[in-house]
Amino acid sequence: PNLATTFLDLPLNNPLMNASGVWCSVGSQLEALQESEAGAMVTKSCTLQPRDGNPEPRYRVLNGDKPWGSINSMGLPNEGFAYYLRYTERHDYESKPLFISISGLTLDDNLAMIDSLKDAVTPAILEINLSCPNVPGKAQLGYDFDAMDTLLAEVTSGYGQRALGVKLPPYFDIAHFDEAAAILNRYPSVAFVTCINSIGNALAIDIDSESVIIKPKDGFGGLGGDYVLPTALANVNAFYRRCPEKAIIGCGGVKSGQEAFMHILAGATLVQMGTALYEEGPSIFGRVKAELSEIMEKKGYSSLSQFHGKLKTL
Ligand code: RRO
Repeated sequence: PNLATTFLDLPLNNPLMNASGVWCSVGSQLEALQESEAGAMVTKSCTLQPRDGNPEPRYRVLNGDKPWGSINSMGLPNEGFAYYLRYTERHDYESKPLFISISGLTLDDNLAMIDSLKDAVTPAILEINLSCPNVPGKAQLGYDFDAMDTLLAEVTSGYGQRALGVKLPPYFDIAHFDEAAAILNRYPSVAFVTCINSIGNALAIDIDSESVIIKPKDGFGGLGGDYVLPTALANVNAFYRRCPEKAIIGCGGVKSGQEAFMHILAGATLVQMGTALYEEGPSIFGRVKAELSEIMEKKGYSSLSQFHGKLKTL
C-alpha cells in the first residue's frame, strides 16, 4: 500500500506526525523528528518570550497497562518564538513539511508573531493553538466563542489571508460543534483544524499515597492517551462533516496503526501522536507506519484516499 498523501498541496511520504508539545521543544528533538520516519512535524507551541513553564513534576504517564494515558500541566515551557523561527530557516523542507505552533498569551502577542512569520521566507505552516489548558489564569480560547471569533478575524487579516490552521480543544456537545464550525467556516484562510488538544483539567490520583501526581494546579492537568481516543474521533468526524472546505488533523489516543486508521476513516488527513511518542520516542513512526500499511493490505486498500472520511453509520 501507498501511504503517501498531500496537505495544502504539499507532498508527504505518510500521514503521521508528532503532536505539538511532544519531542519538539529544542533543536536536538526537532532534528530527531526530521531524521525520523514522520511524514511531517510541528514545533512546540511558543510564546513571544521564552517561558520556564510550571513546577515539576508536571507530566506523568498513567498506568503502564490498560487503559493507558498521560496527564500534563507543562504550562507552555518553550524557548520563545525567535528560537522556533530560526529552526524554520534551517529545516529540510524536501524531507517533510514543517508546522510552527504559536500560543501567544495575548492577542497582541499572537499578532506580533504572525507579523514576523508573514515576512519570513520559510514555507512553514502556521498552527495557532487555541486550547492550552495549563497556564494558570488563562482560559482556553476555544471555549470562548466570541473571543475565538475576534481572534480569527484579527489573525486571518494579520496573516494576509495566507492559509493557516487552528488547534482546538475537545468539544462535548453537538451545539458546540455547530457553533465552533460555523465560526471557523466564516474564515476561508483557516485551511485546517487540528482536533484535539488534551482533555483539560483532569485529575489523576495515586491511591497508595492518597495524593495527586503532578504538582501544578493542585494536580489538575490535560489528559491524553487511550482515555481520549473516542473523544478525539468524535471531534475529528464532527469537524470533517461540518467543514468540507478544510482539512482535519487528528490527534488523540493514537499509539498503533489501528487508531491511525480510525482517525483517517473519521476524516483526518494527517494523524498526530503525543503521549505514545513521549513514551516510545521517534522510532514510533516507523512502527505505526508499518502497522497502518499492514491493516490496509489486509483490507485491500492501496491508498489512503480509498478510506479517508469513509466512516459508515448504521
Ligand atoms: O504546555 C502545556 O502545558 C500544554 C499545551 Br501549550 C497544550 O496546548 N496542551 C497541553 O496538553 N499542554
